[in-house]
Amino acid sequence: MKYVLIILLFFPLWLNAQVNLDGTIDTGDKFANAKLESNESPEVIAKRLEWWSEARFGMFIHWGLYAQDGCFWKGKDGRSEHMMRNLQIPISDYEKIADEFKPTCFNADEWVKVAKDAGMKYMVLTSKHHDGFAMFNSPSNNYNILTSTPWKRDPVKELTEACKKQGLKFGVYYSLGRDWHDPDCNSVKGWRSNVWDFPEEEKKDFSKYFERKVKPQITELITQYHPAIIWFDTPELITKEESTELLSLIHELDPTCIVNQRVGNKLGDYAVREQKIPAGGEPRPWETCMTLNGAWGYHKTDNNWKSADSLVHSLVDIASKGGNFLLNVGPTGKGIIPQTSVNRLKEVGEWLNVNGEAVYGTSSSPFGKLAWGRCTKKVGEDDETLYLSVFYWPKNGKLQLDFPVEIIRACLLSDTDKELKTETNQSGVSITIPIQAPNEIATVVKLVVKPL
Ligand code: JFZ
Repeated sequence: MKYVLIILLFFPLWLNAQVNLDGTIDTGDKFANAKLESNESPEVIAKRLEWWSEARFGMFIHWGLYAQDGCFWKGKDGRSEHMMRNLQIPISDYEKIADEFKPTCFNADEWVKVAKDAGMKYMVLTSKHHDGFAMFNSPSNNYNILTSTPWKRDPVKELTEACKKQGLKFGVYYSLGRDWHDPDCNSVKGWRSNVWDFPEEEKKDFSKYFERKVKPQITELITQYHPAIIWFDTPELITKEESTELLSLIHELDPTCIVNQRVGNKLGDYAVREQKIPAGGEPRPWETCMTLNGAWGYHKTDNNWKSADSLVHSLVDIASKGGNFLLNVGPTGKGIIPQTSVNRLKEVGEWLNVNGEAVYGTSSSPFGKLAWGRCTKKVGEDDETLYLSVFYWPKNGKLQLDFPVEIIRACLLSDTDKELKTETNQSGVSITIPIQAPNEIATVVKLVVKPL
């Protein structure tokens, strides 16, 4: 009986290949929680991250062949952008998806506009996911969108240009240690590599794949498009020497290019947290990436959308801990961002239109946990500004702050002309606020205070 229970308990975890048996998510990065150890000074990194740290909010886009039929293949549910591996689809069959990939509705300007209207300041597109298919012009490798599809267009180029036009930064995601199209890309015990086409795991040589595919493609990405970020994923078996070499290659071509921690071996400019927000922030610059529903790539039966409420709360929570929020959309095989995603993002954008000041260019909260919401901060010449994003509106018309602050001026971001009454009391300050919450999602009280 006990064993049956144990098997039942772990069965769902085993089903989801991304989850380890102990319940943690398998990141392919054994150093995911280690402190980053760059050989550059924090000042040099902070300089490179300057625009990024102000930006706070970006759009992640997972788009690739798996989107063609919404993560289904021959009527079978491939469950996610990992469809090729989940269904053990042979390369020769998977390549056939490319033969039909023709996203006739793709419009780079529209995608960028969706991001811009959501209040996002940057965009990161999957230039190559684990399936190994390049969504850009890759002269070094034929398995790419220009050579292998009837569409023959370059979304990385088109999005780069659209972002430039509309004033967003553009970055690329690159799956580093997982490539199911390359015969030499191996993984620990073959757990994460293509062993259905290439079963002889012990004969694989990561360095060959690294030389043949990774280095040329990263060089192409930088020289052709000058991405502002290279967002590596799943470092897996990459050695410290290789991670270091890759970083030098990038910085020789473009010293301003930001690289995330998944370049591997504790290197990179900032830490990445996936699907969750760390309770107390991170010692290094960091970013949480998150899906809008349950999958990164477009999944046609997944309707488990997060609410605008929860998205705004996540964004503000992250900002209050000094991090960035990279929120994902998964466009369809036709090249359309699902309407529900667009609607949700629009709601977030409307909130930011009024309250963006509480997010962009702010730094983390000087206070611990706050029962009613979150706080962000800006430091001025001779004063400081606190933005109190109130998620749970008090019913008595008073917002009680249990910390001592000397308030110069208090108002709502939605009504900056009207000053709010404040009153110092024993435990801190009480601010008189409207009885009704002006905004259901979150209302921001702005406090200009004497330096804390
Ligand atoms: C990876 C990919 O496998 C996935 O398809 C997606 O691209 C995502 C952004 O990254 O999956 C991961 C990577 C890291 C974690 C979890 C899933 N993590 O750090 O928890």
